[in-house]
Amino acid sequence: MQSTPQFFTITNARFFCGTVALLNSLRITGHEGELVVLDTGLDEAQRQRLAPHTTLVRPGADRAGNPTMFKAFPSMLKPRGTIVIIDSDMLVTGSLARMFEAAEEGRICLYGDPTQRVRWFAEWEGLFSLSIAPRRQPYLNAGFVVFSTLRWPNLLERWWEVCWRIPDDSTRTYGAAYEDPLCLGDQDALNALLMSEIPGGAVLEAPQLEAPIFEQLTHVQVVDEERLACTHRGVSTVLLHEAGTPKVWEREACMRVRGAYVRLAPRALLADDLPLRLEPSELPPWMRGGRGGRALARGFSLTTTVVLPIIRMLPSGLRPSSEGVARLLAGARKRSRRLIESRSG
Ligand SMILES: [Mn+2]
Repeated sequence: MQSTPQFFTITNARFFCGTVALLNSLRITGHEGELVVLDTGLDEAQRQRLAPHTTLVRPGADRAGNPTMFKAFPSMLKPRGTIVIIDSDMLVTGSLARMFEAAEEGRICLYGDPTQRVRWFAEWEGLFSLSIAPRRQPYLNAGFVVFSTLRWPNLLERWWEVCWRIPDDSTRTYGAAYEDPLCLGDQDALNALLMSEIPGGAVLEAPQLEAPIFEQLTHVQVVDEERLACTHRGVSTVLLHEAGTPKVWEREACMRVRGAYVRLAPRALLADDLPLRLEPSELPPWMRGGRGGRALARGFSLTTTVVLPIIRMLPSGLRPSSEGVARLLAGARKRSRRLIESRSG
């Protein structure tokens, strides 16, 4: 008999808002499993707000520091049954039942990333001390991984162990180049294992359209905001992945505002029926909903998806300087804040 799948995510003070949205989205979509949160740097107030709704754990003192090393942290907790390792920049928008079934049958379920299909390094064999040379197969995103520890009792431990072979300064967090075979940290480590010691047939690459990421988010239609239901190019979404930096809940992200994550944020963060609600003042104006917030989100989205690409296409002589564009956006931001304040006040 399978127990309720457990969810595991990693956060810090910067990711608090995303973590709350993730938690609420799980509950809205009917996923009742425990959410275990690895706290790599929340502040005390954030910890107190998450504590009643999640299980907070801290990394061991020797393993603090580099956030790109922690995805396999459930290894420390020895969970039994189906687990979901999920990024705190994701919203779950549909049922994971299909994944859970596949996991119970022994599959390891992940999504691909359309921007990164072919990452592979022969050097992984030596760098990670793999017992088998890596095969060439699609590189997958480690932001969402579902499998059963009953079927794969050593995978977490092996992934965790392999991550600690990565020197900090080989990761992107510490400025390593994309060509460095270890720069994506725990994601490179997992892919190296999935391409070698784990038999190819065990990996289930789920249909990527269900999990839109980056620009794909602009092609997502919200079908039912209340339930977070969306479609992406005709396919019902399972999750939305707000990858990249800065995150749309950060004030400096105005040039990244676009798509369905922003549209659904008021539902997932501010609504009355949520387990953990934020105050509108904790969010940037484009995520506060209401007429003003929505108008602002649409305005910035238009800038991000239409105006900026056009500016980038202009011949360099006609292109305004980046400071010019930044000034323009700062002005728009000031005007829109005044608009919102005048409406809400
Ligand atoms: Mn992510």
